[in-house]
Amino acid sequence: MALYFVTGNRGKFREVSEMAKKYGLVLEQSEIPYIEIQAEDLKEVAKVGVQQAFAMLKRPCFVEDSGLYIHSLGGFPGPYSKYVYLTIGNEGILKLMSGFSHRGAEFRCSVGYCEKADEPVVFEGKVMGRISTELRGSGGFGFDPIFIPEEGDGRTFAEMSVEEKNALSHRGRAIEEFFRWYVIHRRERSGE
Ligand code: ITT
Repeated sequence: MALYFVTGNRGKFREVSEMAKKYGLVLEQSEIPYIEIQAEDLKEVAKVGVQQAFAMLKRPCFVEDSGLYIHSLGGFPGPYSKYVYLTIGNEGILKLMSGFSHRGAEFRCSVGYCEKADEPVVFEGKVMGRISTELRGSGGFGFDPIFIPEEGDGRTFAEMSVEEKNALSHRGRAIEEFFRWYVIHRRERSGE
């Protein structure tokens, strides 16, 4: 049975589909318009979101919520990442950061999975890094051209292949945990 990833973001779907191959999972994208709550805690956003998505789709599904947290800006834009990306964008972030010598930042991600109306299961991932001083690269999406992961080689996420980004990213980490759990869970559920 297909597993549904409910997201309107093609970039996310591309990255997660690449990881699904390794686990022999077939993913379907659903763009069912569930309402994302505005909350400080990404875990809560994913949990409430997937419950709503499941109520509409009535199939096992997961959602994923991410945010960029810039340390010298007190964690901004965090839960407001989408709004900030759509309004001031990467150029705006670079302007906000001019004059800051400390450019540390992190991406956080929460994945919520639901297959019954009870409590969803949530997985989390994060990656530490810094904000670049200029836009670099044409891959990825969103804030990728301005985010340099700490464990990388100095390239931004937008300068990496999907596989390279997945190996280091917040989403890659949360999804890896989710898929590992899901494969075992599915086997137990079907009594294999
Ligand atoms: P959904 O339909 O899955 O909710 P979305 O685009 O609304 O997709 P989020 O709210 O989770 O995604 O993401 C908040 C913002 O952070 C959004 O503008 C994304 O472009 C950006 N973002 C999320 N993950 C990212 C990543 O891996 N690299 C760069 N930017 C990212």
